[in-house]
Amino acid sequence: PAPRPLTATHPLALAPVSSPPATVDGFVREFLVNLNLERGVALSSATETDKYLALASTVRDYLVARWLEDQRRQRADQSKAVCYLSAEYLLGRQLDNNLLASGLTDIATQALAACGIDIDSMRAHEVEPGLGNGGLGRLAACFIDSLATLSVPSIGYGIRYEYGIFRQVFRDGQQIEKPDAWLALGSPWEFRHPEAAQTVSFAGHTETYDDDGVLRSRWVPAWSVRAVPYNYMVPGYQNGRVNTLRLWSAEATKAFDLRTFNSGDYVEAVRAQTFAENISKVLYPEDSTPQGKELRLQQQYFFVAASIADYMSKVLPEDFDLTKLPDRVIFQLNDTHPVIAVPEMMRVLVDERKLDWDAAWAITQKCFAYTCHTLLPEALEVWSVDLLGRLLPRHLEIIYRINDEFLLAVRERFGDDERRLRDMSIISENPASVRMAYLATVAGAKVNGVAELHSQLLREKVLHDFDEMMPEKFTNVTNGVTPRRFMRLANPELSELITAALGTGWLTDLERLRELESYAEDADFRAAFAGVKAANKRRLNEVLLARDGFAIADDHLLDVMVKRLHEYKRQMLKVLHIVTLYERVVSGRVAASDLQPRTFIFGAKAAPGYAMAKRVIHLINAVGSVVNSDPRLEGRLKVVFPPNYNVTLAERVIPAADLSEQISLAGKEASGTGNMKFALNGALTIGTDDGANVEIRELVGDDNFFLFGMSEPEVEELWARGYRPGEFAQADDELRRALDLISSGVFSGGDRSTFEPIVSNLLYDDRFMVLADYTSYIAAQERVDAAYADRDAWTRSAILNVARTGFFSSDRSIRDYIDRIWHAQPVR
Ligand code: GPV
Repeated sequence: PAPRPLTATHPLALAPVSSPPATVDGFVREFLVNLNLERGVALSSATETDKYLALASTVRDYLVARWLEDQRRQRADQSKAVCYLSAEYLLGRQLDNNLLASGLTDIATQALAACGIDIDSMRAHEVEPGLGNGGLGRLAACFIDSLATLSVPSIGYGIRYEYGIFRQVFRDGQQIEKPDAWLALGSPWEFRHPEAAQTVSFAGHTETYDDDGVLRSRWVPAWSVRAVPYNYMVPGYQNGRVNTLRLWSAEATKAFDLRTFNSGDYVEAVRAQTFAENISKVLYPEDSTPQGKELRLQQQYFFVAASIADYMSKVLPEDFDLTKLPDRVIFQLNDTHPVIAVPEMMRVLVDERKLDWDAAWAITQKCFAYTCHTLLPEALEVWSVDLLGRLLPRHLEIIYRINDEFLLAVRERFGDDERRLRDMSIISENPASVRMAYLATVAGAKVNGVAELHSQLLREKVLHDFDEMMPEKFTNVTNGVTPRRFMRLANPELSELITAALGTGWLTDLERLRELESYAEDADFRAAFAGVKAANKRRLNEVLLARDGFAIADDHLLDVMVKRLHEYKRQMLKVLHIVTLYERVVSGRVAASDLQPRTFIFGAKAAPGYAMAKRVIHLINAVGSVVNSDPRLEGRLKVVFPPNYNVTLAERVIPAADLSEQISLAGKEASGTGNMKFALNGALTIGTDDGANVEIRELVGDDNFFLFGMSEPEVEELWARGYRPGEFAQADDELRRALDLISSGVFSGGDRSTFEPIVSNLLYDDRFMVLADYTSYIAAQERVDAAYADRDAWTRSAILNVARTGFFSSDRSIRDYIDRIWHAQPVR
């Protein structure tokens, strides 16, 4: 008899999988099946890579059933979903997180041991997907974790870059960028879905046509590419929920191929394919300073158009009444990178779905919300009208119409106030360009900043006119970080100590850390806490020794500054501190034996085209090699700069830190999220009143935070008075000595020209007022040394930092987004 066809009503099609048994034996069996059937190898001959890939597949197998069920429900349910649109997701390694979320860590550990495999070697084998630059991309990764943990129906949409953030190596102390071939091992966490591909078009022209008596516009594009989705599972923390992260990869369209092949131009066809694939080839490595490059605009439109098409055709039910769209979905715009989604939605609604303009605009305005992550003018994206019109002619027309109607409303409200009209226009002149932040503000239902101070300054400065016109749009959601990755996984010993004190439950209810306050008064608890810190320093040394061949001394205060290299973040202030300590000793003014032993750790990548940032990296390495080898310091100061700071390294460095450096010029760091990770892991902060530092200090208290520097109003006042950095150098003898020492060439083998541009920039320009805050910074560092001398009191402060910063869980951020912006509800 002929075999029965597997139809949609077949029992297996209805209930496609069940999870393997959650037992050690069940895990072993599944692992071996994957090793044998997927990798085609026997355990005895399997390589590390084979074992890692089979292990990843095994963990995946346990999550798939829940995932399929959640996808089915998302289509069937009426509940509102969140589509998070982000050009970056800085995910970090997946294995450990997925084991933790699925509750399989112990079972997997034992199962692998039974196969003769140390699971730590599997953890170490994974290459992290670095599909982001820094804070913004890591925030997106924390948010999708919290969305899943809170059971919010949501999809993360982004780009599957073939090359993520570059791998940094140092040659002679200078940064060299190497390609990040993160896919080389294979990519066991993703599912490619060619059948769900979308076509994304570019360029060409627009035309109007008569559609049964209605005059309509349409876009006649010149070329298109295929957007192929790769789905990743995003498991909630031990709650059975599995959300989706859908990353798009660009491929050549079939039609394009065929046409060119038929014309006989084989070489041209292959070239066209490469051209298409270029779109998702590489992540732009600029953090907070976008370059207006055509490929970048292509990337942005590529992923946004694919995501909207995917949502409208695959996630929404057929025949959905589009006027109800705002009840079903909110698209959250992670900075301006995805803002081209606004005219794209209008194009889909007006040109394709044939809604009239006003109806479409009413829908669009309720379906988008915009998060701004900066105040720096150079970080606000603008696209030249010329480029945008060439690449997306229909979108430019739509933007013009949005702007025309918006300016009419401004005129209606404020009269012929030309200043206001010029300053609020989405299109700016000379050169004609589109201000994406303004477009997002006009279109979005809500606009949020990422910390209290930032949101306030956004309203007062960058978007002041908009705030006057529509104050109800503006709100704040202070950033947060996921405690699963940055406490439970990164700091297992602290997590155990907390669980021993508080019981379980705090990982998903981080305010419960408050209960640790009373333990800060308990000497045994303090000793245990200090023991955890010491153990974390040893854990850090394991990786430093393995990857870089050096280790840190365990009696040193560990002083850490890890973040992108940017002038506004002021790594130079930290360098001046180190040089000052060094100069005090070599000039004989301070005995080495009087120094508090300290190790300074830096981690920072510079954008490849950012010359000043790269020079600072060179200087840090140069200062390090002199300081580290000068016997006059008696080993009391060490500067270490492990290359290629990434999420994986952050997970080791942060739990080991004693002191967290958050020293940006007040008013420049929108929030910071590293600052939260350090506090939650029991480091004390030395910081300015900037970004979320303000909220950290309010929560932990002045006694447990080293504040220094000008406040934001003081910065403004100094600018207005006229800032002359040279005067600050004149006024502080030690500052002058430190600058002179750098100029003298002692850190550059006698060559005075190497670091001269840094020193003259500080003396004659100093946009970020390093010299103005130097004296206050050095004084604060002296308070740090004094405080660290009483180690037990320090530990008490560290415990209070942990106890009082539960607010910074990204679960709380997501709840704020739900309450203030999305009005979506967790399901179940
Ligand atoms: I705009 N941020 C970033 O990482 N990249 C960017 O291009 C821009 C902002 C950062 C901010 O600098 C941080 O202060 C903030 O904590 C982070 O975004 C997340 O909001």
